[in-house]
Amino acid sequence: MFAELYGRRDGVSGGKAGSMHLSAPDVGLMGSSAVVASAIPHAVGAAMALKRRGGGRIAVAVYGDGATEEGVYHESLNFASLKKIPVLFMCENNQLAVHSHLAERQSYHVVEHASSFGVPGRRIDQGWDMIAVREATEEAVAHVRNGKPYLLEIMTARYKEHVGIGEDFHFQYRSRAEIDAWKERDPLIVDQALVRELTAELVREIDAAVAHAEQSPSPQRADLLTDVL
Ligand SMILES: Cc1ncc(C[n+]2csc(CCOP(=O)(O)OP(=O)(O)O)c2C)c(N)n1
Ligand SMILES: [Mg+2]
Repeated sequence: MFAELYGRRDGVSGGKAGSMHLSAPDVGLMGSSAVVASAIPHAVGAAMALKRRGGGRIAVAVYGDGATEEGVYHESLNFASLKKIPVLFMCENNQLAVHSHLAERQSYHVVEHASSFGVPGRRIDQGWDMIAVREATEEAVAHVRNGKPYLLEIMTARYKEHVGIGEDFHFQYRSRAEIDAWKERDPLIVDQALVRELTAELVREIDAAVAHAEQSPSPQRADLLTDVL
């Protein structure tokens, strides 16, 4: 993945897809896209293929609250429900789409809306609680393995600006207080002992990935048309 971020030949897409279009089918990542909501029907299609092949595998569509406003999301819910497709819809709801707060954008509730298509679901308010998210996900996966779609809405928060490492509270589309309330419960901030325990190993892993990326060659002119249909 790091080599892909660097645009190098050892990247998962040979350095030609970049950060916005990561994919690694060999480890189950079918694809990601900068076009909001566009990977949702892809997940439904992948799940349909998995169902036809048999073997009990499922697909997971991961998207934001903003993606639920795209028409293709509604089509995906309907089709998955109608055809009993083993797909888990997983909405990470940070209540933001760039600079627009949820209250300015949506007249529906995600779980309630999905249920009108016959897709059952559950909202996890404690998105900061990784154990709660894991348990809910295991239950959801078990439901999907039984042959029907399911939806998990996981409440979460974005600390920084939409793109970049800075903060943008001066735009006033959200308050610092609501973000501080999340930080007070964030295990990566609160559980410093755990963070200390994990840091050395993670830093080693990331340094190795970055070093691998930096020594990887750039794609050449001759690579331009490879992997292109
Ligand atoms: C079809 C489309 N419309 C608009 C954009 C511009 N855009 C990029 S991210 C984004 C907001 C997405 O919000 P959400 O789905 O909630 O994801 P989040 O960034 O909050 O995780 C928008 C509108 C886009 N990339 N694709
Ligand atoms: Mg969002």
